Amino acid sequence: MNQPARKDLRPAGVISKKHQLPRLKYDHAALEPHIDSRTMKLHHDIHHGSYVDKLNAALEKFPDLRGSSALWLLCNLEKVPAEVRVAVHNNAGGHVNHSMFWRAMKPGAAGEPKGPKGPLREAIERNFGSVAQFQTRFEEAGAGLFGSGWVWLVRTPQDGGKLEVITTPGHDHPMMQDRFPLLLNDVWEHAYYLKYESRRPEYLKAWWSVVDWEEAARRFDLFNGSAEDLWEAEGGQVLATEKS
Ligand code: MN3
Repeated sequence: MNQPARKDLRPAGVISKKHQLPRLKYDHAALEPHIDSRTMKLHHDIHHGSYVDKLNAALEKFPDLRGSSALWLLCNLEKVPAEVRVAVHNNAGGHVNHSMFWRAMKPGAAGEPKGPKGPLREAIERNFGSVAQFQTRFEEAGAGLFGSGWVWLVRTPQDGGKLEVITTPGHDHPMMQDRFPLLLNDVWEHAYYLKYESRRPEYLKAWWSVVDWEEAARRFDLFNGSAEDLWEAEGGQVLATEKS
């Protein structure tokens, strides 16, 4: 049968398989004592796993959308049928954000100095005064977000990529508003409640011990100032299944 190449009919940044839960690059217990093993197991395996399952279920009846990346769906919700738009919004967002979140962290190495280096450090100092001032701003934004959501360090299209700290509600993602994420922390209660109970500020402070600044620097370099290209580059990153 001579059928046109399927991928030519699809938007760019597509995949042909079901959305999958990425594997962690480290053990559930690897971020102890800052993030406990039980929280990681529930958070990654159960919560993130259910976003992936629900996203696949929502797309079941819409084969034309099944090849699109989760980030593309999230940034093009107007192209998603109304009957599944809310489900795709919430679950594609949950999948994209958590996939990025696991990679934003790494086990702390004893004696290793923590903090950004190179051009990312210079940009943080230029935009916020110092790394410490940035961290305070990030913690305050995360602590101040009402209800469930995320706190982010982003590059904006202004001034060649000015840095900002922003928050998003639910599982909304900065690229829905043309901002490119470098670093993110999850402030949904499921991210910290088992260990920190209602002490969200304490969790936000402890979290710096497990930040992977090299990943943030990689994302800083990835930004090219063109909002149109961003989701495409990002989509490939988000969908790559982690190899452990
Ligand atoms: Mn979460």
